[in-house]
Amino acid sequence: MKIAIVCYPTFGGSGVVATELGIALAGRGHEVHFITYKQPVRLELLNNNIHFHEVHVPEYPLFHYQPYELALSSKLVDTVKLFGIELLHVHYAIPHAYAGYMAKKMLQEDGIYVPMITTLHGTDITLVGKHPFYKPAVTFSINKSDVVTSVSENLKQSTLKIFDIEKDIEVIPNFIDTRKYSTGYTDCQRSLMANEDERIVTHISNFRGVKRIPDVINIFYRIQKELPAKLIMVGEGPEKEKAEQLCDDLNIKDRVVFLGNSNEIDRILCFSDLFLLPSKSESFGLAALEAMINRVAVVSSNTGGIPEVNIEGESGFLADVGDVDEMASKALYILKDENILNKFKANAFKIASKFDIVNILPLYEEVYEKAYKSR
Ligand code: GMT
Repeated sequence: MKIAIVCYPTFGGSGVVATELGIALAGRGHEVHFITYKQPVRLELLNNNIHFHEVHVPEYPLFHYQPYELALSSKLVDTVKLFGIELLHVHYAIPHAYAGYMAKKMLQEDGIYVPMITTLHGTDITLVGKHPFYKPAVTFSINKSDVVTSVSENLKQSTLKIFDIEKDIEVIPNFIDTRKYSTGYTDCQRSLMANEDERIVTHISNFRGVKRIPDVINIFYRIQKELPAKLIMVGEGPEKEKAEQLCDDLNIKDRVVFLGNSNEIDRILCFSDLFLLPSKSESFGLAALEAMINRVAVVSSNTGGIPEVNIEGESGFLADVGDVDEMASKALYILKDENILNKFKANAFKIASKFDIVNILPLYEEVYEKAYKSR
């Protein structure tokens, strides 16, 4: 099929899922067109089956807010016409589902019918979308999608609770390409980061309030009091400076490395022992899944869709949001004993393997077919 994928091009959840999905679809022979305001960070190779179309928003001083939705829906209309696109798949409801629906209606005026699949990712529902200022438009665009998918059962239930939804929501979990990891990372340079006797704890996120970055630091603070350890913090975002300050205040600056954004998280995860994800809310926790496939145990909060990914007592442990003592004690249980650690690492890999893209991709292809046939 000829598929247009609309997503955020930035680091982090929904954009990464959309990009990896598009690349995998192209590998299966579909023609994939990414439409967004910048080339997605994980989209390196463009070829016959992978195209990128940039949405430009001309600045005009009259506008306090530049109308991105308008530019996006126009770009969608043009691209559909030019390339004979058969299906729109929009990731993250705001504003993509809204712009997608407008494009669909404009195309109908010319006798072109293109179905739209909307994938809900998390904050588009739980944080941003439910705000009264957005809620009517988000409800409308979800209900007007031809197929709606959500990345976890928990997110589906939250969506049904928060919005007045008339459509079925199909759960298609996020995925990972296990072929990249089946033999482990061959170029893993652990010695660059820590001494032999140190455990390596990692956190990767967009450093927003929802990730509870101070909890990450406070959990690590308790860990390093009991055993030699390093904390690697990967990502950029509004909470980063405060986190650096907190490390200074707690006198652990020399044990914490802030690496900024990285396109090579596997290079970091390959030598990590434990991943911390104490988020306030998390519809899925893709970062935890990426850690697990790299054989990293996970200690997380038990919120949202995380329990569907991090399995209590197997790949790691879960605790109530904010319970840093419990998370630290569970982390120490895993880290203190080499045998226990290795057991959790192996389990993490095994559980993550169930989310292999080979199992998930056909589910998307099925909904595409369903939407296409219902035109
Ligand atoms: O984690 C973020 O804040 C980024 C956000 C996004 O939409 O890009 O991530 C959401 O989507 C990811 C991919 O489906 C999920 O793995 C994350 O759990 C989800 N984030 C939240 O729900 C906070």
